[in-house]
Amino acid sequence: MASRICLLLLVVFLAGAFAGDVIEVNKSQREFDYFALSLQWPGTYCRGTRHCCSKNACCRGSDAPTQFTIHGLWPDYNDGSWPSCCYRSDFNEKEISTLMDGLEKYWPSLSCGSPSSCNGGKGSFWGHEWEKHGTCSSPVFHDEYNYFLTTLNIYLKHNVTDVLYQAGYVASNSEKYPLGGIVTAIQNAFHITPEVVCKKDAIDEIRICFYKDFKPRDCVGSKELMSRKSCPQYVSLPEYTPLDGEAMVLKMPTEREAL
Ligand code: U2P
Repeated sequence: MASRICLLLLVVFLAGAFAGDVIEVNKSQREFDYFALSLQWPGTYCRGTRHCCSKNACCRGSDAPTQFTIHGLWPDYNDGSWPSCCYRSDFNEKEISTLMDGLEKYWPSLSCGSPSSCNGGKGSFWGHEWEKHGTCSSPVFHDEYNYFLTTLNIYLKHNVTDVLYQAGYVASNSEKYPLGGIVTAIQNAFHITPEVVCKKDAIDEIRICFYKDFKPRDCVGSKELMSRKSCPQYVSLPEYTPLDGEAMVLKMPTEREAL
């Protein structure tokens, strides 16, 4: 009798422990609510460039990007938080080798640093974005190729640089533009409110958001626009003057420094 009770208690204990695990796993990898396509303004990012290396697009001289480039496609929650590093998937650049031209052009790294991967190592910008965000984009994406391909496609379909250009907001080191005007230009083009992130008064990033079927929707952070949390009322879109060839060579770290 006693052994039967023990067995019963063991079964109840294991069932409880197992159920607890399942709840925990589901909780930490709860399905996301929407996507944020985060775009970075190279003029703001690149002016912080202190030294050059081949992978840094700020170092491409006159070919340095002059349009918003992709930072990432991020699965987000409606409460303002987001999941990250959802499962172990070591980035394999070979899987996206056919997308390289587009990635180099529209989704380049703007720094020489190697961001950390989910398992603590150091890797490429793309590897970081895939491991941290791409792995949390299920059930929409299950593999690198579709994640990067779709991100490139929605970026090309929503040309924020052109929308701002058409409204008269162009790169300048002297002009300041009303934040409200920039937001309105994007609202008129895509019928949604973006999130705008600034570094002091310079636009650093613009995020446009999408439902899981890629129909545009408001970003959760767009509400913060009203409280002017990140950006002042007048903002700039700095022009980036690339380091000239000679300066670049002088500032290029030795191989030892780069390691
Ligand atoms: O905003 C600072 C960094 O936080 C991460 N972030 C921000 C907003 C969001 O919706 N999701 C998100 O992940 C970004 O981290 P990263 O991808 O660069 O590692 C962002 O740079």
